[in-house]
Formats: sequence, structure tokens, C-alpha cells
Amino acid sequence: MEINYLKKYKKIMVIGHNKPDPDSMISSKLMADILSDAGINASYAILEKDLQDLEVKKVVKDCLDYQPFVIKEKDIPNYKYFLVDHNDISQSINNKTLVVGAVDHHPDSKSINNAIFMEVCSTAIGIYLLFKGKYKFNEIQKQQIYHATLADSSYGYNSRYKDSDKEVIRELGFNPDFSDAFLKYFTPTNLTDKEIAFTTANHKNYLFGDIKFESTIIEALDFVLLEEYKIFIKNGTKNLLGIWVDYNHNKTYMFFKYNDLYFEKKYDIIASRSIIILKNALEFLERNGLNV
Ligand SMILES: [Mn+2]
Repeated sequence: MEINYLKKYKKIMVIGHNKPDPDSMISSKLMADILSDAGINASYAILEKDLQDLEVKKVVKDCLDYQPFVIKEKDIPNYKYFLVDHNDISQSINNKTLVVGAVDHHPDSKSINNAIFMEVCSTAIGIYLLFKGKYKFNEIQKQQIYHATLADSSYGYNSRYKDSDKEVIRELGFNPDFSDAFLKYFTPTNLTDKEIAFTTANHKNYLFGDIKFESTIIEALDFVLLEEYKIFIKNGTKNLLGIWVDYNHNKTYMFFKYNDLYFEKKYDIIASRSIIILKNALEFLERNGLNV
């Protein structure tokens, strides 16, 4: 990837999506390292509003002292942005004209026109593949790529984790079998306050033209509260794509309410939200005559 064109900008913020997950945190830091090394004035950053309820998981803490530059709402227009781990501007700065580049592994939202898309398990792997020829990744950075991939692959359970990703993990010097890491790092969603969990766990906003809905994922080792989650979505007022993952039995359940429409589906795998489930949800809306 050619990055010299970025030298003309005074200050570039590398930013992941709202409520950053481990891959957003780690890939923003890696990309900022690479840009800085090339003499570009870059920092990894988050928006101030994302500091609220920010969760830095152990899988991140064990490889990165996460200290992003914090951008206040009013200062957003003062910088240029390089997006990682998302390409939908509504998932971060919401201003297309400030985006100078992006690397991502999610479907194209068509909201920007300068993104590089990689078919990889984690954005961190995508960055590694783009730059390994011209940038020397050190041992800590290799560890960070490994940890981002642990998280984004649901510790190897997710169908998004392909043989080509395993090859990269091997090349970085790690074991592509993540089962020990699952035991070390996996924590089920805290369901003490069900309402909070059902509306905020792994939360994302989705916007496709006029179609707008929210999504949450409950990560569990059982299906004890599955029925309750389903009823919460089905009878609720929110347009919500709910996903329940039962890692113990290798099952994923989706419950999708959109206005007066409702759809549910069960998968006999750990299904990826951004690749499989979202596609099925949008297909459902199309079948019902909505313009997605
Ligand atoms: Mn990611």
C-alpha cells in the first residue's frame, strides 16, 4: 500500500469504530506505528464519547498499553482520519470529507471511496499483509496482531477464521489453534442486568440507506436466557438484530425485529455477525419488499 500521499496532511488520526473492540484498538495502534515510521504525523485515537463505558479487555491489556489520543466532539474537524476496522463513517466521525484512507475487513458500506478491503479475519492481519514487505514488525507488534486475531475469530470458533489466516498466525510464530487462549481470555457476557446486556453487549449501529437498526451479541456458554432474549427483541420497540452465541454447543441464534417484521434463524456454527448474519438479515428485509 502506498502511503506517501499522506505526508501532506498536518495531523492524521487513526481511528477504529465506536465502542472499539480489541481489533479496532490494536489495528489503530499498528497503523499509527507504520505511518509514524514513514514520517507521517499520526496518532491512534478514539472519540471522547467512546471513553464512557470503554472496556479494555484482558486480551488487549496483555499485549498493549492502550493510551489513545482522545478527540473531543468539537475538535473532530481539526484532523484528517485514517479508518481501520470499519468503513461506515456513521460508526465513527460521520464526515466523509475528513477521511484520507482506510483499511477494513467488513462489507463495503459505500460511505467512503478510498478504503482498502481485505478478506481477512482481523484488520490487524490485513495491515500486516499490506505492509510486511516494507515495514519490519517487531515481536510486540506480532503479539498484538495475534491478540487482535484471537478476539476477532472468537478464539478460533468463528467461521471468519480461515486457513489463510492460520497461515499468517503461523508465519508470525504462533500456534493457530486458539483453544488455550479461549480458556484464558473468553468471558461470557455479564447477564446480571439483563436489560443492559440485551441492549448494549457488543453493540453496533447499522445504517443502509434509510434502513437503520441496532445490534447486540450475547456471548454465552449455554442457552439458559435465550428464550428471554428472543422475547425481549420480538416484543420490544427497538429495531434490533439480536445474536446469541452458545460457544459450548457451537450454535448461533439470530432474532431480528424491524418495524412490524420479525425473523429468526439458527446456525449450527459460530456465525460471524458482519459476514453471515447481517447478510441474512438484509436478505430478509429485501424479501419483504424493502430497498436495502
Ligand atoms: Mn475487526
